[in-house]
Amino acid sequence: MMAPELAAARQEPEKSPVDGSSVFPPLLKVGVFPEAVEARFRSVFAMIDEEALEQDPALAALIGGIVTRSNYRITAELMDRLPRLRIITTNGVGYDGIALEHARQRGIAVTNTPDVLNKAVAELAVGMLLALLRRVPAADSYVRSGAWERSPFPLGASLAGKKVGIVGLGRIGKEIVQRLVPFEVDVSYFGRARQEVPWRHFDSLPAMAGHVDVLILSCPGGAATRHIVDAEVLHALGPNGVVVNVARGSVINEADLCQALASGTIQGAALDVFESEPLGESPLRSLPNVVLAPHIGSATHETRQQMAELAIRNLVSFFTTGRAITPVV
Ligand code: 8YV
Repeated sequence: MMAPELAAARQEPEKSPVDGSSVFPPLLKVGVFPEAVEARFRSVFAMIDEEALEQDPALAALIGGIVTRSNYRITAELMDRLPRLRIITTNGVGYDGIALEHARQRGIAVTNTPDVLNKAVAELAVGMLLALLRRVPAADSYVRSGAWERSPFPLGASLAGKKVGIVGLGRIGKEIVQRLVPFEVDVSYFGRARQEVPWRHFDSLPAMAGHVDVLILSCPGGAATRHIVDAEVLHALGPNGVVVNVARGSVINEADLCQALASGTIQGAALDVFESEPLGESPLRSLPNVVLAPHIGSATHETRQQMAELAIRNLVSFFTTGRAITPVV
């Protein structure tokens, strides 16, 4: 039995809010979205979810676009099941989960949502760094458990005066630096190219790790950055060094990281992203010198709404003019 909204998708696709004439094809939804975001998409497009597609494979012939998030994979096989697929829109800046080359070959457009999430991700990076250095989650538990009545909480580390190295001084990296400068830190960055910025440039990651106390990862994921933070880099960072990762789990060799954290090779880590998400059984879950978050860099009401609006504008523009607003392909 077809769900009522899917029956509607077959019979009466949405009209363009731009000129009221062009008809949008239904979209396949891959991933879980906040309720308000999903409702907003459904106010413009007929949406089909993966479960419905499994139950009624004939729906594949209707789907003209995919809406997804950075945490989900859009494979070549999925694209090839959808003969009318013309666009993949991800609600996120990263698109390392999308088989981009295949999309390119098939002439399928791919769009992302750059910029609108920069501030939220930068806020989380700074917040997690401070939480790690001042051990805020442990301090919270200390007060709640009554341990404070027995002895004072152990001292933390200051951020002021520290050397901070940014891996990937792109849009998000720059927002992080802008927020860190008032904390009176000394900034360096690692990246392919030297930029017109007043910060010290390193073209070797182990060399920068050897120079800094704090390594912040804000680079794209994908093959080019896979495991660039490994045992060598962690060793160079040293026993007073900490890592903050708001980029992709794939950037760090997680086995090397666990080893470095457990042995005291580095002091600590603040991680919003992991090699496999959601994080299952992992030594990270019981290490005392980590602060962990469930991939929430862009997870604010304001930011997720702005991401959804940009994703919708991309789809509407593409279906009505043939041009997307923020295409990556
Ligand atoms: C989220 C992200 O994971 O933008 C990215 O690349 O990783 C995040 O914003 C998510 O995809 C939001 O929907």
